[in-house]
This record gives sequence, structure tokens and C-alpha cells, in this order.
Amino acid sequence: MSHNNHLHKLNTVAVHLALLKNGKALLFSGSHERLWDWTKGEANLWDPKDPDTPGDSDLKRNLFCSGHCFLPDGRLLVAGGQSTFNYPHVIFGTIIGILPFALKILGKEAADHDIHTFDPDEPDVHLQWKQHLPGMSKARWYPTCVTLPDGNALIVSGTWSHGYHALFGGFMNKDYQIFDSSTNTLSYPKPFGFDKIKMYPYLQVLPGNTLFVHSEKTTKFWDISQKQFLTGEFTTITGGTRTYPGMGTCVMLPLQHDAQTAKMLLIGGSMSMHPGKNDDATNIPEMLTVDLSDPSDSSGWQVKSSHLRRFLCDSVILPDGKILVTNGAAKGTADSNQNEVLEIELFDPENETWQVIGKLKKPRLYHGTAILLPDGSVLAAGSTGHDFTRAIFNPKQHFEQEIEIIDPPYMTYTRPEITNYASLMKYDVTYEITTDSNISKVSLIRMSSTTHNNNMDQRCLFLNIVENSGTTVKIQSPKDGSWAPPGYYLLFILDNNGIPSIGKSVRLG
Ligand SMILES: [Cu+2]
Repeated sequence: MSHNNHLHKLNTVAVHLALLKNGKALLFSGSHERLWDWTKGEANLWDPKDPDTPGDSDLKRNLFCSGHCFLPDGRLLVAGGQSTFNYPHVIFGTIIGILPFALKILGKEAADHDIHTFDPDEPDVHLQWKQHLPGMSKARWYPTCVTLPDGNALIVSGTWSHGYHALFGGFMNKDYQIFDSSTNTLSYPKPFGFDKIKMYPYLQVLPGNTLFVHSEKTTKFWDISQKQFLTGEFTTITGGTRTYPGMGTCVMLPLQHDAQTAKMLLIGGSMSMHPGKNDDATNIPEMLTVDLSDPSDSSGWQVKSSHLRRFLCDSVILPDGKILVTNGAAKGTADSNQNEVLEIELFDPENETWQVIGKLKKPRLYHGTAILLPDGSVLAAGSTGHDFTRAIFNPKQHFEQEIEIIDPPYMTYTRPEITNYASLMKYDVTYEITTDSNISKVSLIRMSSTTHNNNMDQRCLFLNIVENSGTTVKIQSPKDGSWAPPGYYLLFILDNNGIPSIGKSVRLG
């Protein structure tokens, strides 16, 4: 049981959370005292080796409610940010196009069309965050990003008119743009082709070069090389929304090296398509087994055994392939949620069962986050409480600045150790790993970034063991970028009891 969660006090609300290649966590949001102020942002670096010292990071823009993913060199790409505040005259000004122009002149421009990168290699704290101009052609608030097999980043969705996102179809940005990671420039916007897309859809690159796209209750597949959707779509059985503002979480279960299928799992969400304060969250997960040779020929969503009723929850793939689920509430909608869920659950993909392994010390409601750390523990953070409109009048009481470390059950066992490995890996090459114990499995987990219960990087592969002689194993690296997009990963070994090592940083591709 993980009953010994540790708390650490920082001075940033981790609405956005990422594990950097140097092993530190990057946290960012708007100002924790004035989170709604579209001109003020803040960021923090947290070092697990020095857990009680808040770090420093100089973020001047308010990147609250942006989307992000990692580039091949370990920089974090951040698209969008806070939109202008929700007053009717502000919204009207935005719609007729005067306001952005006026704000630009006044130096009060919103960040919702911005493109930033955070560079962990940059020693000068004032230069780590970099804004890339010109920004996106049309603003995006609540967009999703994903690293493509070639290492460039696809940016989709988000609304271009903050306050009216619940009206008139939400003013969705229906174009995609691609950020080129070597030239730091954006492609021209082109129609993405998903007319019903809403905010913060789930995106996942699948082996074979297609993209899984899920919004509300609808799933479609996008051909990455043709840049168009395959025919056909899938609808969840339970029918309520799985994305904002009734979002649960979506995870691709760990891929086997020779997989013919990929299993996408939706956990949590709302029973309603348009959730309100009193609508129940769901307790029914659904799984889509994707036929990788022809995703449009997949058999459709299937109901799986139930978990605790929850939404606003996060999923974290553990080094042993199990899925840890934490955070959230049992009722309501994003900005007006009720009945916190403190229980931490574990899903075992092998027998498809759920188990409660512990409880959070702090509720993690809307704007909560969770990611895997290199030592195999889970960092849970963030939260703006039950009701954002109430929280802005007393931010200190509602905006959670303490972060929490969850220890999965394996943390109490003696861990196997990686003694030698390749820290640079190309695709489809054999590498040797030496260890102090006999090995049963080798997993590779992408260092990830998450916000709004949408981890835009997370994926795990079990690598092919081509030779195993006790403490030396030969493994085959992932076949290509569609199996594992280029970037930084954590390499883990599992001993014969399934206990994982501490993760080692590997640059792939
Ligand atoms: Cu938000």
C-alpha cells in the first residue's frame, strides 16, 4: 500500500507538469495569486534529489491551459496559453478582431496564440523559456500537441475565443499546424478534418504511422503521411463525454515489440455529454483494440470491469506495465466538481483487474496532474479546487501548491539495477544491457508532460529481448518513430518477480 505519500511545498500550482531529461520536474501555470490574470505566468523546477527546495524558472507569459509535448532534443514545446478574461466586452472585442490588436499595442496581449519552448540545457534561467515568433495564425486555448514519428510536433484543437467556448460550437480552431523541431517554425494552417473536435482531444501516435484521435465520445484515425482521416469512426458505448469538461484520462496500454494491435483505454469521464454540477462521473472504462494494419477495421469500443466512479483523473504507466490512476472527483464538471476521490487505483492489463493501493493526502481536483518519475514513484500535483470562480477570490485556499509523491507497491522491494546500457539508441538496432540480477522484461517509457488529465507524451514499450544470459541481455530498440517518437525515454529492467529497476535516461532516434 502506498500509505506513506510524501508532501513537498512549492510556490507554483502544477497545472502543467513535465519530467525533463535531466530528471527534474517542470511545473508551470498562471500566477498562483492571480491565476486568471492573462498577463502573469510562473514556473518552477523541482529536483527529486533536493525535494524541499523550490527551484527557479523565469516564465513571464501566462501559459495556463496550453498544450505541450517533448521535442527530440528534450525541449518542451508549449502551444498556446491563457486567453483573455471572460468579460462580455472582452469576448465581443475578441470576436470582432479589435481586441487582440488593441492588447498588442498596450502590451497586454494574451498568450493563447503563442509558441514557446523550454530548454533544460540552457544554464541561464532567463533564457530557458523562449518565445518563437510569429506565433500560431489563430489562437488556441485548450489545444493538444503530439510528437510525430519524425520528431516534429502536431498542434490541433483549442478554442480561439475563450469566453464563448461553450456557445456556437465553441469557436474551435479546426486547423492543424506542425512545429518543425529543427527550424523552430510552424507550417501553414490546414484543415485537420475532424469537424466535431472539441477542446483537449486525446492524441496518440500508433505503430504503422496513424494517429488515434478521440474527442468527447468519438474516435477517428488520421493517416500521418497522407495528413487526412481514414474513413469511418468509432463511438464509445457508454456515450458520455470522456474529454473536457467531463474528462477522464486515456492511455495506450504498453506495447509489445511485435504487437499487431494497440489497446487504447479510456478511464473515467462523465455519464453526461454536457456535464453539469450534479452529473455523475462514470465508473466504466472502455477499451478499443486497434488493428494496426488497418485501424479503421478495428472492432470498436468494449466495456471493461469497473473502477471507482471518477473524472478529472490521471493515468500513469508504471515500469512494470501496470496503470496507476489517481486524482479527481466523482461528480460534476471541470470548473464545478464535487466529491473528491482520494483513492489511488492500479489497473493490471494482463488480467484487466482494478485494485485500490492507497489514498492521496491532498485532493487533486480540476487542474490536477500526475507523472512517472525516474525512480518509479509517481508525482501527483496541481489542483485549482472544486470551483474556479470561487477559487479566484481566495486562491491560497483553493490553489494547491503542495506536491505529493506516491510510492507504488514495488518501491518497498529490493530493486534490480542496470549497471551498463546505451544512453543513445537508434531505431531497430541491438543493444546490450548489463545488470546485477536476472531479467525477465525490459520496458522503455517516454518522459512525459501532462495537463488537464491529458498526458500528451506518455507511452511504454516492452522491448524485444533477443538474447538473455542472466545478467547480460541483448535488446532490440523500437522499430521506428511510429513505435516510439524520437526523444528522451526511461529504460527499466524487471527482475523475475516483476520488480522494476530505477529508470535510466535514453535518447532515442
Ligand atoms: Cu484549464
